[in-house]
Amino acid sequence: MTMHTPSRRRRVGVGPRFGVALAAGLALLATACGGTTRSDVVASQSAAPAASGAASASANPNAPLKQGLKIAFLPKQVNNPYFTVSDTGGADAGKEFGAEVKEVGPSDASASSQVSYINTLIQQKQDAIVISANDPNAVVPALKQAMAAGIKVVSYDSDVAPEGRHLFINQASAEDLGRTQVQLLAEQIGHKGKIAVLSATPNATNQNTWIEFMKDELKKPEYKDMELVKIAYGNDDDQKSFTETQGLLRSYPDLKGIISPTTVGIAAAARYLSDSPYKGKVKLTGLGTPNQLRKFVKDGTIEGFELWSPGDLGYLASYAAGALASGQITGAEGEKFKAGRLGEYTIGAKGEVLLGKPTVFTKDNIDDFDF
Ligand code: RAM
Repeated sequence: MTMHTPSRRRRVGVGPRFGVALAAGLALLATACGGTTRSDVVASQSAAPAASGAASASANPNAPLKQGLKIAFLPKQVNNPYFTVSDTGGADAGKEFGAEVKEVGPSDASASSQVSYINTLIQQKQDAIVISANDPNAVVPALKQAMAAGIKVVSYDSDVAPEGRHLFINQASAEDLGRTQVQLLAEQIGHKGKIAVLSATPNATNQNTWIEFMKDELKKPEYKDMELVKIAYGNDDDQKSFTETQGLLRSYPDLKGIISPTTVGIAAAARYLSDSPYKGKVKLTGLGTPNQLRKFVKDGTIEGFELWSPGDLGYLASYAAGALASGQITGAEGEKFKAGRLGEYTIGAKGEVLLGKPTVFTKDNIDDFDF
């Protein structure tokens, strides 16, 4: 299996997916836990202000990274190029420090399917689970069982309630991401007109947190002539996202812009718009991968959008999992660990580690990126 870490000016193969273990046939309980409503979401992408699952054991910063650690990535869904890139980054890191990294997960972005996978990973005695959660709370009981069994839990991309994990690897400041997406769209539509959001699943921790900041940004006087008319959910499903975009334009023919803070949503919305009379008239921005959106930037459907490096996110999450499982860190604020070529990171409040700043992609720079 070939794995590459996407980076600037480097051809990146989103090569054959590695170790996608389908749990089909495993008759495990898919816990139908109550979901989390949008209003439950708080600013830091953490679902509750509780202490993180950090163990009370003390850290040994000089402990070497253990060899042969078993680290399992459990993304929101596996058939999503964004997660293929991030989890490939995780596998690249694993190769560097001698860990066995695999990716497992559902093809739909649902929390109940993730619970089944967590249960299987507990049985397999993985050393660490790295999860992007479809719901901040529904997966927590299973993750608590994993932690009780000695498994280290790292959330990345989309957080879980802090008591369900040791660390959260956040891609960028949630506040920045929320506000800048509104700023990007406002510039494109001249600060005027009806706008909509095309999100992922209704319970996704990351999207809901960003949307709260979008709403807050829209309260500022410079947006007084902009109106958020609808938040639609494409469930990180390509076809549903496409249909939801169509529905938005049908319900609001005078819509001026759409923000889609999901790589699946923005790609589907771009496909719909590019082939419609709205192309270039209804502006579209949000979070997407350059490789999925390049042609829509070139054909004038999209002016600008943003994203962090998903490969770096997975790479950092892998090193964090390795450091936890080796006893270098416990997840407490102020502890430091090294993440290979990315350098040293310090754990912040509520067990959060920040990757860095996102990049804005436009026709002027999109060809410099390949992921
Ligand atoms: C989708 C997922 C993921 C999000 C990106 C931007 O791939 O919803 O969680 O971070 O979009």
